[in-house]
Amino acid sequence: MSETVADTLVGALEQIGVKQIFALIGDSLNPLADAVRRSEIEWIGVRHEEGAALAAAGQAKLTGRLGVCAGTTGPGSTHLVAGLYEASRDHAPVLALSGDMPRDLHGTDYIQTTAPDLLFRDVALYTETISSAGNAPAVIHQAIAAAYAGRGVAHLTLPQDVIGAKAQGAVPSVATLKPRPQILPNETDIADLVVRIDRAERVAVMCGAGCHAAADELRDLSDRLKAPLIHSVKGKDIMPYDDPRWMGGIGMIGTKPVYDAVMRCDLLLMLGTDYPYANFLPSKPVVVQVDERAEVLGRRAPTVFGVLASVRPTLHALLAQLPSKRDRGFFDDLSKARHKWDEMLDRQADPGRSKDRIHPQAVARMVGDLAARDAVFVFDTGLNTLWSANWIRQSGRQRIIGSFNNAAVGTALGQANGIAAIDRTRQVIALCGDGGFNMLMCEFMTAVHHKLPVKVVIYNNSAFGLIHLEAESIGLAPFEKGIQFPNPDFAAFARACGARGFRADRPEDLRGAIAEALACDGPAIVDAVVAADELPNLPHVDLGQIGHFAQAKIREAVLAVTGG
Ligand SMILES: Cc1ncc(C[n+]2csc(CCOP(=O)(O)OP(=O)(O)O)c2C)c(N)n1
Repeated sequence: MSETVADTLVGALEQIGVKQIFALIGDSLNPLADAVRRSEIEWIGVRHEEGAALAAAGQAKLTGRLGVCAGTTGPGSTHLVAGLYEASRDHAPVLALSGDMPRDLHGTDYIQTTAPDLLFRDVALYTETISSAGNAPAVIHQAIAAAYAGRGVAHLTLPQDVIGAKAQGAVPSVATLKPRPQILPNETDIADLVVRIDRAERVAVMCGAGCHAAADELRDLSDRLKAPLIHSVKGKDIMPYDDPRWMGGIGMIGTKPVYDAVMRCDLLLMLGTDYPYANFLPSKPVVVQVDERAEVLGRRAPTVFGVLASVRPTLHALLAQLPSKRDRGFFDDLSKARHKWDEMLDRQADPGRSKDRIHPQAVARMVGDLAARDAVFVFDTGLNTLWSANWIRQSGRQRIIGSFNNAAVGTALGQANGIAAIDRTRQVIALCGDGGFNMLMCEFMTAVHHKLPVKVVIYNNSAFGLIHLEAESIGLAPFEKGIQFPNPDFAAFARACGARGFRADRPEDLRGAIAEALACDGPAIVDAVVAADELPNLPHVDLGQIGHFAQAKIREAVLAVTGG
């Protein structure tokens, strides 16, 4: 059989090191699937196309390398779109392939018609139809180049007749298709930075995702300046929880002592972070920012100086020149306050805190402490994000992935599947709310089918917990129909899928359920039934909201008494 355009595409993906394609097969994707079948690439058939996009995004977020997903004509493509926002919002390179009907049916309102280039326009940096065998090599090259260059989604539409047609040449210049290199700082910027830092008395260093692989330099910087290191949630995994310099997060995923320190410092060095919540950042002009993305410099807080460069080479250059500071007062104050905060977190996470109820903090703490030291945690969105992110004590080698920019519910399991496929021997744990798990629970079957040993921990509160809290904070009466829901028995569901399932209803069940799930081979679910009325710590609470919250609590009590 002669080579098809699909072979051209698959050949290029093989050459750049793509190991899997996550997809749901169908009509126009058949030639693609056939080419994959004959290649070294693994076809991972999902149960819902959103799961394919999430898996590709999870891989790309963890590795910075191209993730690939595919959905077929019309509805197969529309399902793909939602999951692709994970890659676009978190700046991860993904190639999305969507099938399309043969070209001679275009414009005839044929079954499953969509306008794919319009459909993917918002989520993709580049979207194009492979319109002929002749233009395929150049367009495939351009798409992959765009995904790497812009660190986002590139999309190709594959009309059925074109993708199955005889190939006309291979993709050119494959050697150029690779992740962006680091950007070096220029000398004048470093000199300026050195002066500013030297002049400041209380320096705090805020670390975001751009600080990955710079842990050693951050330690040196902190020691040299006696400066506390704080982090956004995307930077949490960079250093071990118990490193004395790693003081904690900011905002709702963070601590009051860190918030206070940020407000007290006279220089906040923001490194590789585009932390969006301006109300947790200083309003006085004390920010100096380093980032390799020009567009993020200065956009969240009053910034007096910006350096367009990657964090690691900037720290190297800085450390070659930066004088030491002697005064440890600022660091020590925060350190003391941090220990007190930690004691509070420990008390809240104590599984023996209540006899008959499991507190969600205990679930997060237990999972974090029992996980493999190099595990990957994938957080879902909701109250559960706060439990996972505030109570897991990361090892420094563990990684944390989430939907931190897209903030989408139902995204953890799909991303976990993609990450597990990279290395089936590495422990991958998806931590989900019950609402989030319900959304895409079919993807658990993808894990079983493709032997992806993902462990799912469900904080089961029979509610969209965060929405309940949101409604209360604006003074709304509880809307049970909208917020609460019944759940299936998730442990029984796991077993029905051919996997292991564990349920913890009572505090004494928790440790065993989590330990057994983590130790078993293959995918597993822990259904942890947690207290639904647990409140997160609010490091920086708006007093007005406390008022609303109190009103809502009173209204709830009245309704309970009157049976309303
Ligand atoms: C796809 C999507 N739909 C809706 C929302 C709005 N939303 C934010 S948090 C949340 C509740 C999530 O509930 P659950 O998964 O049970 O987690 P919990 O808050 O109870 O921990 C919802 C519906 C969203 N962010 N994403």
